[in-house]
Amino acid sequence: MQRRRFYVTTPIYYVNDVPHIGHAYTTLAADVLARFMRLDGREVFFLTGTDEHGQKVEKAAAARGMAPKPFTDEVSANFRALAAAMGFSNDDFIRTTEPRHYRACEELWRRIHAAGDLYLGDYGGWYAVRDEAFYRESETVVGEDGVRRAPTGAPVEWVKEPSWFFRLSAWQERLLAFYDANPDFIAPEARRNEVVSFVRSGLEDLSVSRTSFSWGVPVPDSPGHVMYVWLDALTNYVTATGWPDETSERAGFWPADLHLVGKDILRFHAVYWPAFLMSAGLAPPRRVFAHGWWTVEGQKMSKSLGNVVDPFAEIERVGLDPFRFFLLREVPFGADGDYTEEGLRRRLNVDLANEFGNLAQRTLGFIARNCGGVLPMPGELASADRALLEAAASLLPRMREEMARQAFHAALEAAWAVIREANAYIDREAPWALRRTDPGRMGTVLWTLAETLRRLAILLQPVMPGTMSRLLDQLAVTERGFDALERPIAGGVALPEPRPLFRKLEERPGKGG
Ligand code: ME8
Repeated sequence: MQRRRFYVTTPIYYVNDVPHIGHAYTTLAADVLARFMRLDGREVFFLTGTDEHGQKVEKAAAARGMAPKPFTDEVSANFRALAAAMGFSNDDFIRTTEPRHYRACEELWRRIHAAGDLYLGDYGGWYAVRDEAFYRESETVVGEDGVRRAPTGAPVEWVKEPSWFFRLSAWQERLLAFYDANPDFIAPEARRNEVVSFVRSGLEDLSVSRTSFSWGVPVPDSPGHVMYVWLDALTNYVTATGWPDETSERAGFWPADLHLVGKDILRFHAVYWPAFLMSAGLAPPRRVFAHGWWTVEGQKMSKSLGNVVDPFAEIERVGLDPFRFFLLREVPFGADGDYTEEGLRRRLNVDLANEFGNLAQRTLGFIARNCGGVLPMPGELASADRALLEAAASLLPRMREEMARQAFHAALEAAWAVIREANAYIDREAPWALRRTDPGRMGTVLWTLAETLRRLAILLQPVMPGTMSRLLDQLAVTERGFDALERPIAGGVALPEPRPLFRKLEERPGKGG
């Protein structure tokens, strides 16, 4: 039987920037979903990569005194290095400068052209290189410094050049009908409403080629024109499925199940992209989720403020899995979040060390000290045992639901409710007292705790793969897919020497608080 497929993507990042926590965040969310779906038996394709064309990258290369291609070769590697450091399990890493991508862009262009949605004209208007986006004059504001800016704060410049246009205006009604027929296409809900009202307010045709520079995919049969970088970039999602080769191994992955993006680029994904695809006769993706924005200690992250959080340094400082956990637990996915030292310390020291770490340590340490390191066989289960085991068993369906709506924080909160219940259970059942009064009952309590830990560890692998693998080692559990949840842990098995799972985060030297 064909396993159900799951295709998840991240934005492809501009190579002009060094990777920061914002980039790590989106790809982490995709990684967790990809891992979750694989453990749940799905056939997964998880894609990330780099966006290497356009004026912004061309300028960044020039500023380094380099030609664009060697520049992008060099900086694209930073994003690969981030993926390795973050433990991302992406199945492919696409670069828009690859030949496979040129082929897909050219074919998409030809199909849109054949559909009658392209015409040649002259563009005159405002362009923000930083956003690689066109703005209406009415959207821009001239600041006190005399600089005209887009609503994003990016300076705009006047562009006048021959250009190909995409008949976006003709797609307004079809897009609205599409949103209507697919209520889950854009999430969260508030963002969906914003997109729908933007489209309702009227769409203008979109300039989709540039002639004043050359760092892009050449427009077929139209010398001097390179494709607008967003048309080029969005196409990466179909390129990676092998398109237009219908016989490619990955052809069956289109349409993508989920494009994960930041809220800054939702419009490109939820308006332009489905219009381009439908024009070319391709299915739109199934869903686009726009998450919120990270600030740092209440401030916008910026190079000039010098407060950009370097994920490599954070991994080094707090550990990879705690860092992954923090990013997804701290903020409801979809909302804006603030990266604070206090928040980090609370999540690491309370949620991880005190709650989860202690549960494991109390259980496994007790078995090591009092049971000769052998997990006891359970006796008959009492109702308290069954209640805890049922709470742990209800986690899989619950987490499936939360993952299906990308509510990572809620999936984790559900797991923590079980962790807290298990800590309360151990306090109530007091195995240290049972050791003398009722060793049989003590064994059942310890087995119940070990089985609860096993379930938690299996289910939390997507978020903390390394640490959960160590916990499963300590439980001597080898079967780790979600299908193994059904088969309880074996009693009578020798367990390895337990080791602490998490360490506390000390206060930063020189920082008060
Ligand atoms: O927009 N908080 O690339 P980009 C949360 N190349 N997420 C953040 C963030 C922050 N402070 N800063 C960045 C582009 N991100 C295009 C995409 S896709 C076909 C082309 C994340 O390098 C977030 O996912 O500017 C945002 O959408 C993305 O980085 C923008 O990355």
